[in-house]
Amino acid sequence: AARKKSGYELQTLTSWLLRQEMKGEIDTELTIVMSSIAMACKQIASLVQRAGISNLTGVQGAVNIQGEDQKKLDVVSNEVFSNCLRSSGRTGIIASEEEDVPVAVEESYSGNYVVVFDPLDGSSNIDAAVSTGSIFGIYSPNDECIVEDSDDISALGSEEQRCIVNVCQPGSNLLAAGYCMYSSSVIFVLTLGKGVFAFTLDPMYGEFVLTQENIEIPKSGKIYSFNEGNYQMWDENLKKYIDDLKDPGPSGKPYSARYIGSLVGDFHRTLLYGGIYGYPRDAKSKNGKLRLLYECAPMSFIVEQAGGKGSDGHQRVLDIQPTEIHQRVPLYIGSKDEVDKLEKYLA
Ligand code: P6P
Repeated sequence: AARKKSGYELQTLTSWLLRQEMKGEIDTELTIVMSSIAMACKQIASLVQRAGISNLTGVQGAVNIQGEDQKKLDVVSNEVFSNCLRSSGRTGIIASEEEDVPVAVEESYSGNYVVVFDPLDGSSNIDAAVSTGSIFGIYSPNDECIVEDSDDISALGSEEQRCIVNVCQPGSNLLAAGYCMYSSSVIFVLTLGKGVFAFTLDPMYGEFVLTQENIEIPKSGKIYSFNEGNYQMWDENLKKYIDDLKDPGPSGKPYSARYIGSLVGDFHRTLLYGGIYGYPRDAKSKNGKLRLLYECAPMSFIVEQAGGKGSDGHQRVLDIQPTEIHQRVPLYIGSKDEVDKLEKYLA
């Protein structure tokens, strides 16, 4: 007789991943990599929530390759992420915002996926307890990946070159991408290439519980998320775009501005409410601030899976072939109609 259901059909990330594996959507190795990433995010969530208590706020006293003051939690989060990926035994190469170059994982014994990640994005917000997040993308190894033969790559050893070649893949090659937002809730958002799913951490028993399936971003939305402090340094056509958003127009209602200075928080709100997030190029930084590999490409994969659009202002972010690990690109991401409209101004 059919088992009487209690109606309490709770799906955790673990049971959801196993179900995807049984359906043949992902293989066992990728399931294990995803589980190790979820484990890392749970540990980082705990560290972030107790930062002030365990004296983990403030700066580490070092500067990373980006030239940014490393926060204590940047360093710890990077170690947590790297250790979880190494111990999964299914990761071959990892590239982190906090590491100068990608590294081969010795412990890899099968699967050898390539994982790119920003272990704690928006960490400058930690001391004020504003949302932060971890962002990741997963590729298959790809030794044949073509990277323009730049001088600094050919000067490297063959192993380092292999690592860089494997990591510099266009976002269109991504197998999976996601982020974990550390906010009023801890929310793990993931796509395996067939829709976007959100899991909320239940602190009662430390599991991510499925809370949203097949998320679809609204086709349009009157919320724009830009740091207008840079307005004077933007191109004229971008200024015109922003000015026009403020015009109340026939509806009498202009767009609303929402910006918390943390990509994961600003993106998650855009994904659920609609609108557009932008980090443009400006006179000070000609390629903008955000990194293609572990910020813009994973977020663009997610937004496209939700029916939205990720652009550098002129082309699809997922079509951009990276030429260096920490390469920056301008990013405009969100509701399709909003990004289409922006691109017309920049054409
Ligand atoms: P700004 C955080 O440092 C970050 O990388 C993103 O998370 C965030 O969207 C952006 O930079 C904020 O930059 O220049 O507006 O402070």
